[in-house]
Parts: sequence; structure tokens; C-alpha cells
Amino acid sequence: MASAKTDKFQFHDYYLVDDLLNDDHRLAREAVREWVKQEVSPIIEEYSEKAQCPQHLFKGLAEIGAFGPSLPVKYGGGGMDEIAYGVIMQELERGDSGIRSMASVQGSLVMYPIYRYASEEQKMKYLPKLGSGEFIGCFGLTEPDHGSNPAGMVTNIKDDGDAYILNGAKMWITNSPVADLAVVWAKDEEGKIRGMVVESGSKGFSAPEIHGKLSLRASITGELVFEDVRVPKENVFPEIKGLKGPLSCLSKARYGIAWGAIGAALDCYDSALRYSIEREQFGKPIGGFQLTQKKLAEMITEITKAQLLAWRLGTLANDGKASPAQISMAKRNNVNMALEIAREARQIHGGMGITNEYPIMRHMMNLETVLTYEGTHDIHLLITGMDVTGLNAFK
Ligand code: TGC
Ligand code: FAD
Repeated sequence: MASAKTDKFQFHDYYLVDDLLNDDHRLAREAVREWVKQEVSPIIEEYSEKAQCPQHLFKGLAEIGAFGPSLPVKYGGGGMDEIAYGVIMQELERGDSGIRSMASVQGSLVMYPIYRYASEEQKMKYLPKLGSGEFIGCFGLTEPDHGSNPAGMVTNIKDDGDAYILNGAKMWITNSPVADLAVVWAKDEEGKIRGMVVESGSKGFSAPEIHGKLSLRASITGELVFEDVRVPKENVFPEIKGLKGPLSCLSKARYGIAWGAIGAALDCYDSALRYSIEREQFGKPIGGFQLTQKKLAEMITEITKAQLLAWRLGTLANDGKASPAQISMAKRNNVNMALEIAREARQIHGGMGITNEYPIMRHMMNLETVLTYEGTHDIHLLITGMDVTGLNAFK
């Protein structure tokens, strides 16, 4: 029987999930893990403490293929499968949820809708530059008064000949203050939700930063304000109408978060396990006490269940069979799991657990956002409830 001290368990792969991956997945994972070790880990505490976004990392994220890993190469993506996308998100979030967010938004919420819904001309105009990190994008769905219920949005477009006139405001938008363009969802004159690319240099467009966040501090968040912004008609996605447009993008991003959260959990678990072996009280390592072992045993059990859930979801996604409700279950379970593990890991570190010498509090604070964005913990519970009962609690 192998033990936690052997190489096999170096990254806490208790059920040998690694054996289920192929060489491409492992190569992608190693490359991103190494990049995170070199580029993210040495600086992240400082950026997080100062509430600054390490914007120089956008280029590096592009170089390691973190933007749209499962989108076609022709459209700026990585041409890999959904499991490769998942393991990349896991390794990024092992570093920090905010760094994973930079990649999730760019790949799944900006490149994916343009790839899926824009005209060929618009795809070629924007996607290669987004894939290379030359352009940074953001995704505007949430409004100040419409978060969990985006169907109630009031941001709107009105026909004005060769353009639409966009008015309204979006709230809590990752990357908006530094974005070159925004994928924006707004109602047309028939009340149908439409998606469009809005360039940040457009007259009447502004993106003020939101300050005072105690979570996801290394990620930049802002508003989007549109005052009579002219959006050329060719920038509006021609076919897709209704909420399923933005929700289909959320499915893609939520899938990545289900994998990403495992990375944050693994980093907390790793730190707690090491600390439990090094730290002595009452003449022996605290890992020798039954209560510490209970915590660690439950942590690795929950991580293992989450890894298997994500892996199976990945195989379903590769076959085009992952339903939105299955994705909701994995997002909700895995993020909650990671948050619980961060809390347990904090306890194992005692007083040291509240300092920035260990990554625990940063992950814990980040995960409070991850539990809420892309659909809150309770919204995903209700999606599962609706799926199993056939009864809609939202209406
Ligand atoms: P409902 O009537 O259920 O659905 C409307 C239409 O959409 C279809 N649909 C989906 N399609 C694809 N993927 C999904 N996940 C889908 N969910 C639903 C559905 O079949 C229907 O299609 P059709 O053809 O019948 O029109 O819509 P509803 O208004 O009742 O809302 C349901 C609810 C509450 C589940 C939905 O509004 C929801 O998911 N709310 C949560 C909002 C949310 O997640 N916001 C996230 C904003 S973006 C963000 O947080 C980015 S964080 C960025 C970072 O990583 O930093
Ligand atoms: P509300 O919808 O007001 O919810 C408040 C509480 O009420 C929650 O606990 C919720 O679960 C509960 N609730 C609501 N409805 C129900 C119900 N029917 N039954 C039971 N409970 C209910 N959005 C974007 O569009 N783009 C982004 O890039 C983006 N990035 C973000 C970055 C950060 C740091 C944060 C914090 C948020 C971001 N969001 C983004 C917004 C995010 O998706 C929303 O915060 C989230 O969807 C919840 O909306 P809300 O904050 O308005 O909360």
C-alpha cells in the first residue's frame, strides 16, 4: 500500500485519477503547474494584499494556452479537449482563484460566445487577438438589481439604422476596467436578450473599478456603464436570442470552476498535511492526534470525490453529453468542498493559519466569491432540485 509520503501521492492523487488522463492532459497540467510555481506563487500574496491585479500575467496565460484550451486553434484556442481545459483550470486555481478567473473570463465568457455566436468576420477580427492576450475581454451579464435573475435585466438596445444604441449598467464585471472589449447582454425592443461585442473605446462606454473587495483581491472587478453607446449592427450576434445565449457560456465557465476549485482545495490540503507533520505539540506532531487525522482523512476523501466528479463530467463534456444541471452539481459541490477544506486547513495551522505565510486565508476568502459568482450555491441547488423533481422553484 502506498502512503502519502511516496511520489505517487506527491500531488494527493489518492485514487490515481492521473491514470485516467492521457499524455496531452498530463503535459498541459505539468506546463501550467510549472508556470504557476514560477510566475504566480512568488508574487500572489503581495498582489492579493495590495488588491492589485498582476496584469503582466495575461500574456503568460496566453502563452501557456490557458485562454480557450478547448476552442479550435483557428479561433485562438488550444484545440484540446474538455479534460485538458479542466486540468489547466485546476492548476491555475492551485495558485489563486483570481488567476483562474482571468483565464475563465477570457476563454469561456468572451472567446466562447464570439466563437459560438458571432459572424465569421467578427470571429476572425477578435478571436486570434483574444487568444494571444493582445486583447483582454470581459463579460457583462449581472446588473446592480439583477444578479441571480438575469432575465430581469434592464440594459437595452434600440435600433438606429446601421447601429444599435446601448444604454444601461452592469455590475461586478471581472476584468472590465482593463478590458479592450466586452461581451454584453441586453434586451432588444422586443424584450429579447441579445449578445454583442462592445469595444471599450466606444463613446459613452466606461468601466469604473469596484474597490473594497476582501475576496478575489488579485482579480480586477468593475462596472460597465453604457450611455448611448453606438454598437455597429455587425457586432450583435445574429442568431442567438434569449437567456440561453449567456447561460450556455456560463455552462462552459462553471465546468472550468468545478475543476478549478479542486486546485485551491489541494493547495490548502497540501499545506495542512505538511504542517501537521512538522508542527509538534504535547511532544509529538499534531498529525499524530486522532482529531487532526480525522480532519485530514475527511479532506482527502472529499477532494477525491470531487476529482472523480470532475473527471466524469469531463468525459461527458467530451462526448457532448454534460447537461447544465450536471455542471451545476459539480460547480456547487466542488466549490463548497474547497471552502470547507480551506476552513479545516486553517484550523490545522492554528494561529499561523491566519497569516499570509500560508495560502489558506487567501484561498478561503477567494472561495467566498467563487461560491457566489457563476450562480450562487443556492441557485445551483435549486437547479438540481428542478432537474430531479421537474418542478421549477424560480417561477
Ligand atoms: P430558464 O427559463 O430556466 O432558461 C432560459 C433558457 O435557457 C436555457 N438554459 C440553459 N442553456 C444553456 N446552459 C445553461 N446552463 C442553461 N440554463 C438554462 C433553458 O433551457 C431555456 O431555454 P429556452 O430554449 O427554453 O429559452 O431561465 P430562468 O430565467 O428561469 O433562470 C434560471 C436560472 C435562475 C437558473 C438562471 O437565471 C441562472 O443560472 N441564474 C444565475 C445567474 C448567474 O449564474 N450569473 C453569472 C454571471 S457571470 C459571472 O458570474 C462570471 S464570474 C467570472 C469569473 O470567473 O471571474
Ligand atoms: P443576489 O442575486 O441578490 O442573491 C443574494 C442572495 O439571495 C444569494 O444568497 C442568493 O443565493 C439568494 N437568492 C436569490 N434568488 C434566490 C431564490 N430564487 N431562492 C433562494 N435564494 C435566492 N457577473 C458577470 O456578469 N460578469 C462577471 O465577470 C462577474 N464577475 C464577478 C466577480 C466577482 C468578484 C463577484 C463577487 C461577482 C461577479 N459577477 C459577475 C456577479 C455574480 O455572478 C453575481 O454576484 C451572482 O450571480 C449573484 O448575484 P447577486 O450578487 O446580485 O446576488
